[in-house]
Amino acid sequence: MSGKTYYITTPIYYVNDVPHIGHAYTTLACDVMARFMRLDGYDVHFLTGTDEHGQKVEKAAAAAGMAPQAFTDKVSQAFRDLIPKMGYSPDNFIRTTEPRHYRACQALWEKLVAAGDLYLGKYAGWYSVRDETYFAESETEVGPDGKRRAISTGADVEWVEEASYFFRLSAWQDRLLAFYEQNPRFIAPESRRNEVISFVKGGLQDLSVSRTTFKWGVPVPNDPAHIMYVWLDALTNYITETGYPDPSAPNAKYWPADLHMVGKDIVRFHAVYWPAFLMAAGVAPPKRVFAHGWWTIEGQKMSKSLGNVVAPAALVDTYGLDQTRYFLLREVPFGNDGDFQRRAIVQRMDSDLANTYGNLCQRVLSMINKNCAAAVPVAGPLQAADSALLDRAAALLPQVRTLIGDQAFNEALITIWDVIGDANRYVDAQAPWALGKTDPARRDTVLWVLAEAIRRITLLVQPFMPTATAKILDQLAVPAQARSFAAMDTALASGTALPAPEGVFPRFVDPEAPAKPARAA
Ligand code: ME8
Repeated sequence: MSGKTYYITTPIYYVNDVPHIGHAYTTLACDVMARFMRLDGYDVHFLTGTDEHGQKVEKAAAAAGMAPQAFTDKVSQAFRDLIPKMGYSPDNFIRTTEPRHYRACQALWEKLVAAGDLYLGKYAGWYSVRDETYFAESETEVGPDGKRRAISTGADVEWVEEASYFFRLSAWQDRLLAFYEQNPRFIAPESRRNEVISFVKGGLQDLSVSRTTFKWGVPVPNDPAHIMYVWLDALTNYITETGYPDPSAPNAKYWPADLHMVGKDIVRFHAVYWPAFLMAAGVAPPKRVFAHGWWTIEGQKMSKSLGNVVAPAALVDTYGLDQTRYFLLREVPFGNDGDFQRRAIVQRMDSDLANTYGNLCQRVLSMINKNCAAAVPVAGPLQAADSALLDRAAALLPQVRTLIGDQAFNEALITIWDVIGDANRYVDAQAPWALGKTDPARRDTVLWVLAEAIRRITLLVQPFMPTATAKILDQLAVPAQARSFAAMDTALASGTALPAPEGVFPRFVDPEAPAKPARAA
């Protein structure tokens, strides 16, 4: 393993409810990053987990008639069950109720006290339990139901008045702005970066970081009447995992994190509060925060009351694992909002997967099976069209590496599919089935070129569709140790025996569609 580390995190999800497609999306994006970086030779650490404290979770537990710990054990399991279902490959799953996390939170707190960045005061203001966020009065309005709510999120707010520790966030404005300036890649996409910078330029208030009116959280050291604000607790999970405060912990080498992946709703916590807490405690801030957009469902906001919440497991059951993964990252430019439509997923399954990529693999592999004694064909001298296709396939790795580095997942897929399109056009133009009669050696060369292009393409598709690509690479007899990008230039060896080909991307068959009427005679 090389010394290059890559630490990537998902948000830790609240256990007030079971996972939906939005949660699955964030973790999927991280999974693709993690798999790509592993294949590219990095020592990757990929962390996900659950955020188990706070008033929102406490209330959800009470509503379920359960003790908070028993409730969080149950709901947290639903997030762990999603890991095999969605094909995620995390290195660890963290829970904020673990003792190691209490230690890290309390150590961070003590550092903030020692730095003079915490003071005791009194909070009087609005609080949204759903968002676990404080709001200034100007950020709220009275809704049609007469209740006060947060303008940005629509969540009800309640008046809170209690003793509280404050973090001197107001003192960090200039240092945060300087940090953004010196680290132009810290917040992405650009629109979010601009949003954060203008928020910070607008002036920062000190932040209430402890609560005294409920109990479900990490106690403040030396003042256990206070429990830590759930966001200070939650953000700390990222360094709990690296063994904080122990600099010689085995995972310490992973800090600072290379990427915190988050939804656009929580960018402020990650890009403003978190680097301020860390800098105040003398810990390096993370390198990058990417805030992706939100999914709506068939044009509507996803909500329990509308009954349109999409469960990721149901998608996998209906459309398939690789198909679901492909669709979510192909359909929408990463960073933008997207609308989930069943029609669109079926369309992508049929056109991009079955008809384009699947068809390429299927026809090439079955021609090889039939005509080349089920072995990698022998390549003769290459013609210009052969080299053109191989060159385009070889150019993909650096192109895709750059796009993945920018989290431009859909562009990466478009770039790869352009070459799949070229390969399909090359099959049509070369017509290897016809060459069989006139020039079998040339036919074999054409089939070798195609198999080699499929190998390069498939190596790159692995992070997105791990199951289907493993089958395709098996059909090309690519050994397990030759599937990383270090082996990108190790061409298929002529004469290697190949197993019988089978299709990996079926067209979508709607189980509810009426049977087709028999054709009239
Ligand atoms: O915010 N579309 O947890 P959470 C896309 N515990 N993504 C969505 C989405 C949608 N419709 N809905 C949710 C929390 N998400 C905190 C995080 S981190 C230290 C603490 C995704 O359970 C998106 O990534 O409310 C969002 O940021 C996350 O789920 C919020 O999950």
